[in-house]
Amino acid sequence: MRIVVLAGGIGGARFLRGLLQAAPEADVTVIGNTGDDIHLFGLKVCPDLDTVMYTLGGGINEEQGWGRTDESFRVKEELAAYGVGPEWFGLGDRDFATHIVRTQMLSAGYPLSAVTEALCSRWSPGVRLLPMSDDRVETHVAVEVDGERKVIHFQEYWVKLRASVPAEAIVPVGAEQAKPAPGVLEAIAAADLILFPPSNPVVSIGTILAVPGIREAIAEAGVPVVGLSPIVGNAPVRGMADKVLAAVGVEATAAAVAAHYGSGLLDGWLVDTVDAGTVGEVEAAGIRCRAVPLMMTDTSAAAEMARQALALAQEVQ
Ligand code: GDP
Ligand code: FO1
Ligand code: CA
Repeated sequence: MRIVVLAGGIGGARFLRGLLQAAPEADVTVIGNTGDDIHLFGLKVCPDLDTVMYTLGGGINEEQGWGRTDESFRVKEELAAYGVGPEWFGLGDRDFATHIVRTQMLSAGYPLSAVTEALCSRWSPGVRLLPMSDDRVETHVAVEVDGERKVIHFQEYWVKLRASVPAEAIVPVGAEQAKPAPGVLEAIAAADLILFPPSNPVVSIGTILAVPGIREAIAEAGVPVVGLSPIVGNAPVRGMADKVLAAVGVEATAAAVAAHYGSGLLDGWLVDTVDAGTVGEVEAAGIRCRAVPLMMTDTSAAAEMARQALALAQEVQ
């Protein structure tokens, strides 16, 4: 079975680990969000691609959910001693190596998709990991700080400000001109099933869908599209997804996120058992819905979620 998964960072990666356990024979292509990418110290950092690669490759810092295991921060300390920041973004020494290799290959002329494939040859993630686009897309957030309206990089909003100020708009800069990376549209067209893991609907999956051609290809693929809610009990399980949902006028509920994707895109939607009361509302919107446990407490819980998504896909086939 050929499965295409649109993924952000932590939510996407942990779900994928479960999916690979639940369906070890499946041929999985991951379309990763690159809107979170940032240039720091002259290096290109791709947090969501790296989170998927490290998680599936066994190199992730499990507690944190991002970055490398057994990490140290000597380089960051030395940079700080020169007064060179940003101090608010925790790039570790082992992680730095990934960004150095990536930047070196990009400077030599390789597209991000080829660079990602090269990095993955070390990690063997068990999936084909494709960036959504080889073109530069950067999510920016319009905020008002001390009465001044300004637009900042998504990482500054998320990591530095911890989404503590209201986001007035979320803009995937460059998305309109971006082309899907080689293999993305082909993988969607060849898929037997398309999954939206419990990733951020705005700044992860929303950004991927903002690349012209991807949303259309999914809608036209003619195969089940099944999603899992990242919102449980009217709150994000982790992170600040409610803040970016507010910016696009979507309530932080499992049903509102399903309606935001819409029945034109989604055939099936899984909500957590605590949200069982919203199943009727989702179904009334033309999306088949089931309530099952959606907390990825460990890989077997994530695998069970994947099995439920595969079962729902069978139903909507
Ligand atoms: P990010 O790029 O690291 O923010 O990761 P993603 O975009 O892939 O996923 C972030 C989303 O995952 C957040 O909105 C969380 O609410 C959601 N999430 C994280 N852990 C869980 C979980 O165990 N269950 C569910 N249902 N959602 C989760
Ligand atoms: N997230 C943080 O909250 N603080 C950090 O210092 C931080 C550093 C970092 C370094 C590399 C990387 O791949 C990811 C990193 N993240 C960090 C996570 C990441 O930037 C965000 O959680 C996601 O992009 C949000 O969607
Ligand atoms: Ca992310």
